[in-house]
Amino acid sequence: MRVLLCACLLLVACASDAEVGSDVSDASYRMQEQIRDMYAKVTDIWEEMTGRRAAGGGGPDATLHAACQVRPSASLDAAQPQVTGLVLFRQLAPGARLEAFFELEGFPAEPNNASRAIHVHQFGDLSQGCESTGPHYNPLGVQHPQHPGDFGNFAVRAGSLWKYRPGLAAALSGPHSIVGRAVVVHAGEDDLGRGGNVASLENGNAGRRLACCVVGLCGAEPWARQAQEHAERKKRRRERECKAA
Ligand SMILES: [Cu+2]
Ligand SMILES: [Zn+2]
Repeated sequence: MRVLLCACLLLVACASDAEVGSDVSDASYRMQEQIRDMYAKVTDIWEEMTGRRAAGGGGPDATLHAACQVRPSASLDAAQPQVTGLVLFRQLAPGARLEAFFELEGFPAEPNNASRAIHVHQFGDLSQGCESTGPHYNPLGVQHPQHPGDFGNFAVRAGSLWKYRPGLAAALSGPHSIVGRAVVVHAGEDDLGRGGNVASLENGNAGRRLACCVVGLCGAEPWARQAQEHAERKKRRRERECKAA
């Protein structure tokens, strides 16, 4: 594109030089008109390209954040665990892998370390509780657990779950963005497609939908707060381990 722009500028300059000291014929006048038109078109394209890049194509301001406030499914009866919490997402640039913080509580405090599945489901529709969020978000028509929002299993300790996960395949922008779709927390473990039945390749047989939320874009502050808390918790854990050793 730069080469084309330079070539046009050169042509305009040559045409202007040729004009000096001679009569301008109709033919050369038309040619100059065409060159001016071409120059204007190339400039428009160039400005559109550079403008689009400056508006969000990978610069330092391209980072996207999203938040999802998890609430118990409205279709659950009161006897079921009431899971609440927050899921935060960060994507440093379009096309980059997603990072997420998961902080949830309200699971039954089982003595053994249970695992719970978390996925992105197709619709951000909570009108019938988490049941109206549809199947797993599957823009490429592939099998579970290859869906972009198949976040896998999360260990629950003393009824709560707290985890940072990098390298996730989902996106906050582009044609396969998860913004406006739902994060669903399940009552069971994801069999990761190894269950040997049809449901396993659709949803991992992860069981009942306990809680869910709709992903929405947000500012950088919630992520910064969570990252700081994460660092402090890790430090406290290290100190506890050192004392115990
Ligand atoms: Cu699910
Ligand atoms: Zn899936």
